[in-house]
Amino acid sequence: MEERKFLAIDLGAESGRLIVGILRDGRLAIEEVHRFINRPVDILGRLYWNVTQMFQDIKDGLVKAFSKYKDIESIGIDTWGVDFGLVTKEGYFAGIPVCYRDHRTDGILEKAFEVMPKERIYELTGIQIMQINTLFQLYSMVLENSSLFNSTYKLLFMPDLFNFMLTGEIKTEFSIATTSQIYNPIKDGWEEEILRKFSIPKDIMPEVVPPGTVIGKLYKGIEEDLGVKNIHVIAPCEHDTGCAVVGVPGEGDDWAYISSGTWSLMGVELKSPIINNDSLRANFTNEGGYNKTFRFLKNIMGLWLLQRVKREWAKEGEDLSYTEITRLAEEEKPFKYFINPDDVSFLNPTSMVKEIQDYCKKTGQKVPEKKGEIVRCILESLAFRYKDVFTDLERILNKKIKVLHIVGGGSQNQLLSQFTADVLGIPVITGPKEATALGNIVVQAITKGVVKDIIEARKIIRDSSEMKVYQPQNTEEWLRNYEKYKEITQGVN
Ligand code: LFR
Repeated sequence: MEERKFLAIDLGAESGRLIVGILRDGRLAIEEVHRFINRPVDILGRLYWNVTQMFQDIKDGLVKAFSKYKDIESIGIDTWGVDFGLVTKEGYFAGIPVCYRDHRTDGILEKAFEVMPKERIYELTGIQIMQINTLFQLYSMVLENSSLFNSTYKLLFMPDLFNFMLTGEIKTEFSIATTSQIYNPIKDGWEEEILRKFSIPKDIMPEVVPPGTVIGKLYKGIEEDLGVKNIHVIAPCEHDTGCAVVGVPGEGDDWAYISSGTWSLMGVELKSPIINNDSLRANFTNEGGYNKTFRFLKNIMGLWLLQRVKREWAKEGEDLSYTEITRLAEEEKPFKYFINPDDVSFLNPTSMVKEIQDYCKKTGQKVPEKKGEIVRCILESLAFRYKDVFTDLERILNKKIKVLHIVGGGSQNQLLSQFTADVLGIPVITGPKEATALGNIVVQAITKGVVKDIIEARKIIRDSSEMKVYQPQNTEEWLRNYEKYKEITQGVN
């Protein structure tokens, strides 16, 4: 079989990458051709995404990719969810996109529930209520009477914004649209009651296309620079988690996944959404996926806590690697400190170390001081939080999950993977760490008719990836300590 090549642009909240996928004889090889740092920039206390720099980096990456592989057939972009930019009729940006960790949505939920009860918002959208969601970001702008809406022609989610810069086309895609909490998955369209009640102008919402749609051709100026012609820009799942779940090498239907990175997204893939009192109480989301599937999952704060303490220590002059940080944790005694990683105070504190220490203090625990103690506290608490969510998941689905796949960069953290197997009492299979890029590439390959369907795609991914199995150990001891974790974390947010 001849080789076919596709390019994934995967933009994360920490870094962006351009990855070439080479498909040949039922195997998919990937090669990272460009990587760049992506950090929100604080301007006068507001946190912005540096989108023009990101686009420059994308263009630099395209030059690298196409000078090495002239026969790349298509390009697909995925990014994190919820954030957006606004564009004018003339194609200018109206303002700079703001980061979901900006404090403009602090305290917004109470105000929003006065406009529409939480239960109704959930019933209409099936999306986990989080202050970061597009709906609440937009409502914070409505409340400040933002003049930006006056000049807005369309709202574009982050991947749409880059697709616009690459092609000039204005469209959005199902998986990313659903992260907004403005999309009704049952009616399969923008939710007008929400738009009306929250005074969000309806006509700014763009047309929604399914994953696997050709958005357009690469803008001619870019093609000329690259010396190529007729390159399609395809919408994969534009939401990174959507791609990551396509990239889970699961078989059969009794598996769950964690897409592990800045966030830990734990859930299952379903044919239709689950929206009921139980899923509302457990605050589970139903994000749109490939082939009209739904990711029934919960956002868990994830390795963000570790990323932040690591960065803090680096600023203080100790630039430790994740391997070093994790080794420090291994040297500490187990089960000494417990936090709820999903406490809202951890969303974007000034100092994560101090926030963790304060949490321990206010819950009557001793205070972790050593680096290893802090890291052990984070990793154990994440594993316990996984147990909370896993229990809810099995209850709501009314079935036993036999195996958990962990994919994404976080699947490389062996200590956390072992803790997860231990506390859940089931085998954990880790890998591929590049699930998002792989998912992005296979959706392009299906769109181009090179791969038949998602079942074949997952087989290709299974056959091409390194995976590792963790068997549960010491589950009883973990469960004893889970009781302690529950007692301490109960009632705190
Ligand atoms: C992961 C992710 C999550 C989303 C969060 C914020 O990168 O896309 O799915 O909830 O980022 O957008």
